[in-house]
Amino acid sequence: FNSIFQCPEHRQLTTLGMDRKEFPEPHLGKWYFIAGAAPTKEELANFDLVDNIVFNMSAGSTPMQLQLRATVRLKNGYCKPRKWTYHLTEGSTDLRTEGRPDMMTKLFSSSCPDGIILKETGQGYQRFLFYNRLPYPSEKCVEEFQSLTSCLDFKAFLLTPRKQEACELTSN
Ligand code: MYR
Repeated sequence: FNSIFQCPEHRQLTTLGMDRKEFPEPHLGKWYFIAGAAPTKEELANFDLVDNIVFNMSAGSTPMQLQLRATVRLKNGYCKPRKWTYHLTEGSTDLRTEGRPDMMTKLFSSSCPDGIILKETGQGYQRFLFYNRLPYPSEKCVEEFQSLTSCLDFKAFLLTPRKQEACELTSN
C-alpha cells in the first residue's frame, strides 16, 4: 500500500542567532493551549484534568531568560496557577526549563495564523503542543496540527475542551 500523502516539512522557527529581532519579542504575551499530540496517550495524561490553559510569556530578568505564567482551568472548575522560567540557548530557539535539566523545548512555526508549536522532550516522554493567540482557532488549524503530528507518528491526540471561561491570569 502506497500512501499518496507525504509528511509536510515542519519548519523550525528562525533561530536567535539568525535574526534576533524576530525572537523572542513577537512571541511574548498571551497564548492559549489548544491541542497536544504524542506517540502514546500516557505522554498527554498530565492534561487529562485540563479544560483550558491561558499563558503569558514575558521577558525575564536577563535577556537570556523568559518568564512564563499560566493559569490552568481544571475540568472541576478550579484554577491552578503555574510559573516557569525558561533559559534561551545562544544561536537557537531551543528553551530550557529552570529546575528541569531533563527537559528540552523546541519551537516550531505553525501554518496556522497566530499559532505556534512546541516540542517538549523529557525523561521518557515527548509531545507536540499547539498554542494560539485566540482561544478558538479554526478547525482547519487544529486538523493541520493533527495531520502533521500524526504523520510524524505522534498518533495520540488531545484537544482541550475549552468549555469553561479561562481563569484570570494574575501578575506575579
Ligand atoms: C506545559 O504545559 O507543559 C508548559 C508548556 C509551555 C507553554 C508555552 C506557551 C506558549 C509559548 C509561546 C512561545 C514562546 C516563545 C518565546
